[in-house]
Amino acid sequence: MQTVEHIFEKNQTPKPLVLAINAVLEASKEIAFLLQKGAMSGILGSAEQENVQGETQKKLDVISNDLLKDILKACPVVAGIASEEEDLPVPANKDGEFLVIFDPLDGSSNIDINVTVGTIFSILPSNGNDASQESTYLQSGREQLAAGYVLYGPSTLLVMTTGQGVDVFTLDPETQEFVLTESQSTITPTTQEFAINMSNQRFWAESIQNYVGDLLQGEEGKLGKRYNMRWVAAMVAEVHRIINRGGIFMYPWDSREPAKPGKLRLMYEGNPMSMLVEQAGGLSSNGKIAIMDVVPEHIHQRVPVILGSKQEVETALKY
Ligand code: AFP
Repeated sequence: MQTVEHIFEKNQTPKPLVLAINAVLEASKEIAFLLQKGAMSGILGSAEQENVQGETQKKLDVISNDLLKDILKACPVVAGIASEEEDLPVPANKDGEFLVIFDPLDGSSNIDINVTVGTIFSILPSNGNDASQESTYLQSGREQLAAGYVLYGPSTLLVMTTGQGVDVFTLDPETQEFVLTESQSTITPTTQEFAINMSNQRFWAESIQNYVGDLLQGEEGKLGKRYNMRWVAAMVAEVHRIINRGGIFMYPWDSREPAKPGKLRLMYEGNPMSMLVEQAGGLSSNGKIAIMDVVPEHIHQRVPVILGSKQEVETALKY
């Protein structure tokens, strides 16, 4: 049995980086515990606050954000944090080396119906810059030192990369340790599964309309095979399915809010998921360039996302 600590040792992950990741994992175990208690812990429902994106925050969004924030601020290697639920970056320790970026609870609309949610994280170097300044965080995804998610489903899983492939760990409920359950995951290059919110179809650009139209044509269309569709409404679960059995996930630009390039956030969702997908042999694009090559202009910037099985994403990009 190998725990996440054994893998850090095997990969010679630098000790300070291990401390930063472990701080995220410590918070995630508490979040997993609260989710398991469900309604009994009084966490369901809305906290009657809006986050910076104008969405109503669920109680557990707020609690998860605060848990992560407190634990990370107390971790001496962390210089600062940026959260999907915080308007501004939060400075932590002056001598810290890392910036920890996170979506505390992705897919939070699933909480009330007891469906999968997850914590997504990304770690960047602080390069000695002022962690109270947004500009310090505006680094492309290629600068990430580690990325991953903790998936709270029937079991609690950690899927993580430090740039040496993607490993999957399962939280042992008895020992509270993350145990390696799949080493070096790879994404199958072809697939017959796609994920997109079809209810937005009429708002998509023509290219996406055409591509999805061809997916729906199945074996009679020009792609020549039948596709199935899945939509969990939590990117963390969609990416996990893709890492397990392949697939293509899309959240493209649409005309509902034309000024915003899509719904998903570059730094909290796009970059960490892209690092995992690329490390597992898949592709991730905003439709023009690799998501990890996008240079952020704002911490809450949005990005169109097309990611997953390499050949399927390549086909989509031809459109
Ligand atoms: P929430 O965390 O607000 O539930 O949003 C989840 C998410 O950002 C992403 O995880 C999903 O893929 C996507 O939004 C679902 O969006 P739809 O509302 O279009 O289903």
